[in-house]
Amino acid sequence: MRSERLPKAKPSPIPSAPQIQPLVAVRMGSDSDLKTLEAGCLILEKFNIPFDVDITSAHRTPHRMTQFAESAASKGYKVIIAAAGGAAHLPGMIASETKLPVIGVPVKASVLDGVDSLYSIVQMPRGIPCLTVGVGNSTNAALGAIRILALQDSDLSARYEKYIQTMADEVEVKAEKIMSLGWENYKKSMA
Ligand code: RP5
Repeated sequence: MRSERLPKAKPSPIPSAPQIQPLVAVRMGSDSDLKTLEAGCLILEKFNIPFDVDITSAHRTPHRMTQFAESAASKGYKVIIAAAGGAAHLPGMIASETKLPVIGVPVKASVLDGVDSLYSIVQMPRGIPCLTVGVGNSTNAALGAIRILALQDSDLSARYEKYIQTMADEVEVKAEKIMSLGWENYKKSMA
C-alpha cells in the first residue's frame, strides 16, 4: 500500500507566558537612583502590583523620556513613579507630557542632602501637578500609587486597609511595652 504523503506538521509554537500589563511605571534618571527606589519596588511586589522599571533621563535622554511619557497612558499604565536627584527634572517633565498621575521621588544625590531634588520636583508651575514624597521615600510613592489603584480595585483596597491596620497594631504593641517597661528599659530592649 502506498503511504499517503501527509503534509509536514508545523511545529507548534512554544506557548509564551502571558504578559501581565504593568499598571505602575517606575522610572529613574540614573541607575544610581535604584537603591532609593528599592523600598518602593518591594512594596509594589508585596501588594502584587504589576510594574516595570526603566532608566530614562530628562537631560541625558530627553527624547526617550518624551516617548515614554507621551505613550504611557495608551500603553495601559495608571500611575508613574519617577525618581531623580540633583536638578531633578524627570518627574516634572514626565508630568508635563502625560495626564497620568506622576509621583516624584526626590533622590538625595551627593551634595545638598536632597533638598535640591525636593525643590526641583515639588515646585511645579500651577497647572502641571507632580505629586511629591519626602526625600528618598519611595515607600510612600508606592503606597500613594496603591491608594490610586485601590480606588478601582476593592480587593487591593481591602489589602491596603489590612496593611494600615497592621501598622497601627504594631504601634499599640510598642505603646503597651513602653508603658510597662519604662522608657529606659524599653530603649535597652531596642539594642
Ligand atoms: C540625575 O542625576 C539622576 O536622577 C541621579 O540622581 C543624578 C546623578 O546621576 P549619576 O551621575 O549618578 O548617573 O539625573
